[in-house]
Amino acid sequence: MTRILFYLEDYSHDIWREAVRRVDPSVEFRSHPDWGSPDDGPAYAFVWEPEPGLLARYSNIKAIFSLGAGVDHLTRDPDLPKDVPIIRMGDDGLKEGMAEFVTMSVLMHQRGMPALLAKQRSKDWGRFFARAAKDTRVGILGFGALGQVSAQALLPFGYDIAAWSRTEKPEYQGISLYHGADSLNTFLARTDILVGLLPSTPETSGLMNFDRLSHLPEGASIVNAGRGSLIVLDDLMSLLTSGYLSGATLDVFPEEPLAKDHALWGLDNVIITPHIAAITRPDTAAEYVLRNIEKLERGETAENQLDMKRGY
Ligand code: NDP
Ligand code: OXD
Repeated sequence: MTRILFYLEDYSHDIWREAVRRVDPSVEFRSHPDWGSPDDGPAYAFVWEPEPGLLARYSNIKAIFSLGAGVDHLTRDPDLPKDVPIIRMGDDGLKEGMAEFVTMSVLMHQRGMPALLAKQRSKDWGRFFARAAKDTRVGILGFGALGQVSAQALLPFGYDIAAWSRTEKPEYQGISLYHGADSLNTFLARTDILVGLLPSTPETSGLMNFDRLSHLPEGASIVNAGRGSLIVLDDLMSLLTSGYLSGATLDVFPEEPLAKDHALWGLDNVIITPHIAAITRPDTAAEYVLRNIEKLERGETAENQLDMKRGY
């Protein structure tokens, strides 16, 4: 019998238990803190932000499923069980959510929505006209599962899309592809709306600093829905307040929640969302986890298995 040890703070575990049981009623779903004895039989952990050391208490964990696509909430744990596969979320619900968020945000910046909202607050009827989608260059940082579905969602609007990844990619639906650190500045220089969909790794942390951000053309805007560690916030803020960058939509931050006294809250050209770009949905996630448990039980590699060396 499959046993799942589930951990998620502040949300109903019943919804998750029901979703898992709808896919396979025979699953034994144990929800923290009632996981039972660490010496009980083998189990699969399915967790989000477990406190450091928690998973190490269980000697019986066969694999760890992350409730999100990111795994920084797991790898920060110095006592994370070694030699246990870690599987990142990659269900359709997450992809649909991110495609929606990126489309909404890119459209908002292309159409000048931050400036229009500021005008509304000061009852200013002054009109301005946005540049057409076909004349707007979108650049997606990170061309993995979420970068690709976001690009696909944007294509029908006619945007001129480019994407940047670590490794070279084959031709993809007319999108201009860049890879590796050497091509980053060229990619940035052709980007009017930059979309961050990178994982947090030592290579990506602090990558978008003043120098890199300054390679974007004047008037560019930023959407960050990957991880907050990507952007040096003080550098972004000085480029936003000087008017070099026209706006930003930020869903993720180096420290979450963003401190109440943080100056970003007060910037008119910034839209702040509380890390909700793509939320893992119980129905699609339960199907994904159980499908991958079956793969592991057959001795196969799971989808989206974490490569510790790459960090994602
Ligand atoms: P994937 O692993 O599928 O894709 C990651 C992409 O980033 C790949 O294209 C990879 O390159 C690229 N990349 C990684 N490191 C580098 C680097 N050093 N230089 C250049 N490119 C790099 O991940 P997902 O698309 O599934 O998810 C991306 C991130 O989105 C997650 O890690 C998570 O942090 C975040 N996320 C945020 C959510 C939110 O609600 N805000 C929700 C879900 C995810 P290559 O293709 O060459 O390997
Ligand atoms: C994720 C997230 O990693 O929601 O999936 O941030």
